[in-house]
Amino acid sequence: MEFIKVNPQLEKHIALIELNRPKELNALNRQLMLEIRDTLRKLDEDDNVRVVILTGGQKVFAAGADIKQMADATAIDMLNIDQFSTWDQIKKTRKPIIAAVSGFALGGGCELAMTCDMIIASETARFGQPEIKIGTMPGAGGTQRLTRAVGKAMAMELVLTGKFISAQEALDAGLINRIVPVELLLDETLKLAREIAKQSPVAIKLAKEAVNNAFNSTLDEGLVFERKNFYLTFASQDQKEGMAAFVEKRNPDFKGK
Ligand code: DAK
Repeated sequence: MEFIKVNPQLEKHIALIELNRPKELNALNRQLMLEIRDTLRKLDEDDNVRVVILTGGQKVFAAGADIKQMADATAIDMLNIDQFSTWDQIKKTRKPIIAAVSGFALGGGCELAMTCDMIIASETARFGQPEIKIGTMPGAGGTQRLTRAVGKAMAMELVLTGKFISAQEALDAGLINRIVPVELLLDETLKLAREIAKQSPVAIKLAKEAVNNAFNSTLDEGLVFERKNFYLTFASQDQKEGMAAFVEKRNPDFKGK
C-alpha cells in the first residue's frame, strides 16, 4: 500500500486504516481510494476483525479528492474511471467503521467520514463541502448524507458557500458522535471500538444494516426489516450465549456464530 497504512489487528478484533499522504493533506487520489476499497474488502472477510477505524492521524483527515488529478478530466473520464467502486465498498462493508477525524475533513474527506458509521472528532476538526469554490459540487454523497445528518438549512449553507464548520458546530448539528482532545483521538476512538467489538458480531451486522435501512425506507418498511433482523439474531449461538450469560450473571463470550 502506497497511500494508506493498515494494521489488521491494532488490538484484538480492531483494525486500523490510516490515510498516509501527509504532504498533500491526505488528498484522496484514485490509487488511495482503491487501496481503501481493497483493504476494506479484506477486512470485511476477516473473522478476526469486528470493527474498523479509519483515520488520517492527528493533523489532517483529508482535504478532499485530489484536485490536481481531476482538474483536466472530462465528464466521460470521470464516468469511465468508476471511482464509485470504493464508495460502494465502504457503504456495503458490514462491519462498523468509525472515522477518527482531526484537522480538515473537506469535500471527499467529509464525504468519506460521513460514509463511515460514526465519527469521533478532535477539537481541531473542520468539516466542509467546499467543492462550490472550485466550480463543482459534492459528488460522493455530500448533498445527501450531510442533509440527512444536519438538516436542510445547514447543509444548504455548507454546500452553497463552501464554508467550514468547527468540531463543536458539527457536534451541535448531529454530524459527529463526540469531540476529544487531539492527542487522545485514537485512544478515545478505540474505547468506542472496544465497546462494539465485545458485542455479538452477528447482532452488530444485523443492527447496522437495520439502522442504515432507516434512510432508504418508510417507517413501516423499516419496522418490518428490523423485525426480520431481530428474529434472525435468535438463529445465532451468540443470542443464546448473551442471554445465558445474563441469567448466569457473567460476561458473554461471543463467537460471531
Ligand atoms: N487536492 C490536491 N492537493 C491538495 C488538496 C486537494 N484537495 N488539498 C490540499 N492539497 C495540497 C496543496 O496543493 C498543497 O500542495 P503543494 O502546493 O505544497 O504542492 C498541500 O496540499 C498543502 O496545502 P495548502 O498549502 O493549501 O495548505 P493550507 O493549510 O494553506 O490550506 C486547505 C489547507 C485544506 C484549506 C487548502 O489546502 C484547501 O482549500 N484545499 C482544497 C480543499 C477542497 O477544495 N476540497 C474539495 C476538493 S473536491 C467523487 C468522489 C469525491 C469527490 C468528487 C467525486 N466521485 C466518486 C465521482 C470529491 C471532490 C472533492 O473533494
